[in-house]
Amino acid sequence: PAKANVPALVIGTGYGGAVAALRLAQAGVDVHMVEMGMAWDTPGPDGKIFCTTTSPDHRSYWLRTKTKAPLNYFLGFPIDRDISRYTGILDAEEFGGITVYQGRGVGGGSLVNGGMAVTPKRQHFASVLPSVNPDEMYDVYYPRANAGLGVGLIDPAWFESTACYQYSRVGRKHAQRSGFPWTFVPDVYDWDYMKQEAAGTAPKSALAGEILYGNNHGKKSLQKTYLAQARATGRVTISPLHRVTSVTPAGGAYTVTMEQLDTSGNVVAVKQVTANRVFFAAGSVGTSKLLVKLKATGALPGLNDEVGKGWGDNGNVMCGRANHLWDPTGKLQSTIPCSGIDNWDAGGAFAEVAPLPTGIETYASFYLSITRNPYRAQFTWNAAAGKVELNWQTAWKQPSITMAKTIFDKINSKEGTIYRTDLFGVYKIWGDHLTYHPLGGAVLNKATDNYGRLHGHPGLYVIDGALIPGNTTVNPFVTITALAERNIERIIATDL
Ligand code: FAE
Repeated sequence: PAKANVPALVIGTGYGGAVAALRLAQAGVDVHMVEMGMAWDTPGPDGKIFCTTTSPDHRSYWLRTKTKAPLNYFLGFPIDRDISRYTGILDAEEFGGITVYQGRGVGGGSLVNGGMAVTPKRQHFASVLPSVNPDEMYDVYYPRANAGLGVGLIDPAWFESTACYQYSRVGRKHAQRSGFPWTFVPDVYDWDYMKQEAAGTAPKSALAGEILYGNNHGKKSLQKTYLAQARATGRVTISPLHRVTSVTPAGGAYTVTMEQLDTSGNVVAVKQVTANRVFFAAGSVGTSKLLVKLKATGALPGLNDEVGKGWGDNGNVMCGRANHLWDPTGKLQSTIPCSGIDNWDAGGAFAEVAPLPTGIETYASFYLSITRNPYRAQFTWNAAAGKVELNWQTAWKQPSITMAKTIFDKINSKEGTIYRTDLFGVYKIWGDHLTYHPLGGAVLNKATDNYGRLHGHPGLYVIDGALIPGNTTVNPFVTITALAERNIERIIATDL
C-alpha cells in the first residue's frame, strides 16, 4: 500500500466516531478525526460557550438566518427569530418530507440532545438489530456503553420533592390513572449537579432552559466522556470545521478530501490526506449522503445497492395536552426529561414526558413519542441538482400518530382533557414534521458485513447510526454506542 498520512481517519465526532477513536487509540493506532462543526470549547462574548433555548443567538443553528425551533409556535404564535448566519450547533436539515435535527460540532448529537440513555428491552432487540447476537450485547456491550457514557438515574426521593419535575409527576399521575406502565428514564446529565442547581449552589443549566443549543454545565456530553479519554491517549487529533467531501481508493489506502470552513460556512481551503482505514461516523444522514454520492459518482464503485436504503425516523412524533387548572406542570421545568410511558407492546409507542421550559405556567403536558413506524425511506443521488435526496413522505407519520394516540386519547378521555393545538402551528396537534432520531442508510449486514465493514472496499467501515435499520424502540444513542463498541472490538482484533 501507498504510505498513508494517517493509519485511521474517522469522519465525524458523535457516538460512533468517539467509540472508534478511543478504542483504536487504546490499541496503539494514531487517529485523525474530521468534524464539520465547531470545537465548542471557547466561550463567546457573554462568557458562555452555549446559548439558551429562550434567547437563541448565532450559536444556535447551523448556517441559518432564522431559528427553526422544533416546537415552533406558542399560544398559536410563531416563535422563530432572526439570527446571523454561523456554524451553529443545531442543524435543522430539510428534506422533502421531513426536517432532520442533528448536532454539529465536536461531540455530534451529544452536544444538543436530551441525554436520555435508554437500553432497549431485551425482548425487543431482535427487531432492532436482527443480525446481532443479543447475549453479547446485553452481557458485554450495553454495559460497556452505559459505563463509558456515564449513564445514571435520578434519585427517586429527590424526584418526589423537587419543583423542577412537577411536570413529570403530573405525567406519571395521568399515565397511571389510565393504566399505562410508567418508568424512570436514565440520562447522562449529572444528577448531583442538578440537585445543586435546584439548591442554588451551582450555576444553572438544566434549570435555566439550556438543552437544544448545548448545556454549559451538568451534561456529560462526549466531550467529557469518550472524547476526553480518547484525547488523553495522546494518539487522537481532531480537526473541527473540516467537512469531508470525498473518499477514493489510492493504491490500497484511501484519499480523503475535505473542505475547511470558516464560521460563516465559506470554504477557505481544500485539503487531502491519505488514510489506511476510514471510519464513516458522520451520523445516519451524513454517512448516507457521503456513501450514496460516492457510489453514484464512481468514487467508490464497489459499494453495493443497499447503500442509502433502510432509513427511518425512529417513529418520532410530538404532542401536547392541555391540563386542568388544578394540574399545573410548574413554571420551573428541568430541560432533562426523566420519565416515560411505555405502551410499546400494546400500542407501539414509548412516550417521554418532556419539558416545556418557558418560565411560565402553561398547564401543558408535552410528550415526545417513539413509535413502531413501519416506513423506510431511501437516499438517492440527484445528479442534476448535485445533491442527495431522501424520499420520506410527511404522510408516513400517520402510523406514528395512530400509535401515540393509543396513549393520549385514553389519557384525555380519562382526565376529561384535550390536545394542545397551539404548539406546532395554528390549530395543529401533532409535531409530525421532524425527527431527532435519524437511523439507517448503510444498514448492518446489508450495506456492510455484520461488523460494519463496507462491501467492496476493504478498509472502509460504517460505525454510527447509519447501521441501524430505522428504529431502536427507545432513544438511540446507547444502542449506537454499544454497537460501535461491539464492532470496533472485532475490527481491532481481526483487521489491524
Ligand atoms: P452524530 O452524533 O450525529 O455525529 C455525527 C457527526 O459527524 C456530527 O458531529 C456531524 O457534524 C459530523 N459530520 C457529518 N457529516 C460530516 C462530514 N461530511 N464531514 C465531517 N463531519 C461530518 O452521529 N438520542 C438519545 O438516545 N437520547 C436523547 O435524549 C436524544 N435527544 C435528542 C435531542 C435532539 C435535539 C437531537 C437532535 C437528537 C437527540 N438524540 C437523542 C439522538 C442522538 O443524538 C443521535 O442518535 C446520535 O447523536 C447519533 O449518533 P451518531 O454517532 O450516529
